[in-house]
Amino acid sequence: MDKITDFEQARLLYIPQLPPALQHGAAVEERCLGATVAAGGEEEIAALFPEIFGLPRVCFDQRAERAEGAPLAVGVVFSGGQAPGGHNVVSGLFDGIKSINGASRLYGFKNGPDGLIANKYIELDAPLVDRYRNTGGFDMLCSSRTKLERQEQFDAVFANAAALALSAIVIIGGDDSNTNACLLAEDFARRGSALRVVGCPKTIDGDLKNEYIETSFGFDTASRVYSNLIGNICRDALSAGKYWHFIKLMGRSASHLTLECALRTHPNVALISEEIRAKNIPLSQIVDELAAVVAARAGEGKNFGVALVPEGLIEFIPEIGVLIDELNDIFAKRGARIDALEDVDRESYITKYLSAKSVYVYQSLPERIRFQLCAERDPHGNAQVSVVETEKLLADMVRERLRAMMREGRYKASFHPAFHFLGYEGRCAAPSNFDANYCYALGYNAAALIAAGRSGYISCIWNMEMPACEWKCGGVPLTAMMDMERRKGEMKPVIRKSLVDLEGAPFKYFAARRQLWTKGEDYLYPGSIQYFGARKLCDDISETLKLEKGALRA
Ligand code: FBP
Repeated sequence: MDKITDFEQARLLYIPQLPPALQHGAAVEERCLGATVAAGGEEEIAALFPEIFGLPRVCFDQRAERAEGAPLAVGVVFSGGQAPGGHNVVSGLFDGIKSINGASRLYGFKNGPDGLIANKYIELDAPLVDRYRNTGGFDMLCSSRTKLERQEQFDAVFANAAALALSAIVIIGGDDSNTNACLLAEDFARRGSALRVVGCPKTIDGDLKNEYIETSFGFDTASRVYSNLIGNICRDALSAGKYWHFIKLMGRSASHLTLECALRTHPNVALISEEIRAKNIPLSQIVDELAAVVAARAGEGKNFGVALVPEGLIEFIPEIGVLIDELNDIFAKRGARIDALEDVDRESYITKYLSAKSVYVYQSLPERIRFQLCAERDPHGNAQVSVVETEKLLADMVRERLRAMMREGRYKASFHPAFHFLGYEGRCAAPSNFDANYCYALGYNAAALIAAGRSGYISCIWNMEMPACEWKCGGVPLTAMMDMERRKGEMKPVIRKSLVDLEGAPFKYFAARRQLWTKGEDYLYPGSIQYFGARKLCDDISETLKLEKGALRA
């Protein structure tokens, strides 16, 4: 980082705002808001987490005067995929623990949970932290997706934390990573240790949210980056009049990013995976409906359009979802054997263990997609949907359908699809003001939770439809968000992902307008993220949050 751009230089000077409760430092007054239960599978969760289950939600208020506490030694780690604002969580945490005692120390574990296990860390001092304020990316420490689940991993983390005399570990991650945080907190509590674990809700996917978490950090910035690009593509489609753009958008499971981008740009089509699953719409029907839209627009002389395809869609198409579940189980039980096979032998081996219906579905897919569905699983045993070219599968099938319609005299034009995958472009962008403020507050608030002696909690900021200076903060036990789910063929405790709610205001707003967007060119051009200038441009919140909080009527 020897040379930095004028933009970065100016951005380093941005001072994030803190909720009032934290404005006199991270030593705060704590209020308990009542005991919690689990999101589902309560008996199992209570039995698996006897030490930390059922703790109360807590909310913080400002102390009348600044208070000093004992110095803290805290370890921090990024876990999972990158999300804009991670560095601000670290700077907020750094400032928070220093506000409690200037002798507090912060250690950053390198390369995600791997660094926690292998004891790879650096001490984060003021000059280092200052260089990363308000920057995107996780490059200060880097990240990984390693799952903490084996006792020897917990033993290693505990030994490393003890060697550094840590008071707490802060895990910045999504649903799986915060599940790790919960397991770790339970393990430390069982040892009778005072070592605390606090999580911070990260993911561009926007699916780590629930009645306690209003949004995950990174969603706002990533959706703004994608919406800017989608707006540009809409304008190109309109200008050239000859391409159908199929844009796949990140979001491993949930379609929150696709929905938010649709609300910001008004594309001709936006598929929402959750709706497809709820209505049990098979692949053939999705293709029929897409082909009908292409043909109807072509009938009006419009051989162009823009369709948004959520990355997770493939798993939500009913028959393919069943196939993927079966494949995940096969990989969980026989992964080592499959890895040892030559490519040519893999298919016949795998299909031996699929149900008859799934064999049929599998064999009906193009070879490229079959190969992608059988690619290596992620560390949590899931198929890697980001490598599956769903947008190309759909366009290929639409082309076939249009050819059939042409033979029947129902379609006369030509269909030229163009493809885009928007994902990595947005994950490390410089955080919007919203994410810069949110992340800084999350980190600072994590320091308050640690100082309050809370373990197995996630840092929470509330009231986010209001300006940052009116936000509220506190913490919620991670067990309150947990449920039992099937992973690698076994039932495991996990934080429940939040999918798009078809009864929620954002989806209803979209559903009430999409017909108009299909036929016309109602495109919106949100432009790039604004960091400097009018508050209306710089401090706006996501459409999803506005609608969910009633700040915009559906
Ligand atoms: P997290 O849930 O860890 O935040 O990651 C989300 C995500 O960006 C998904 O949208 C995407 O499917 C996945 O990561 C890609 O993972 P990878 O970085 O391993 O390619």
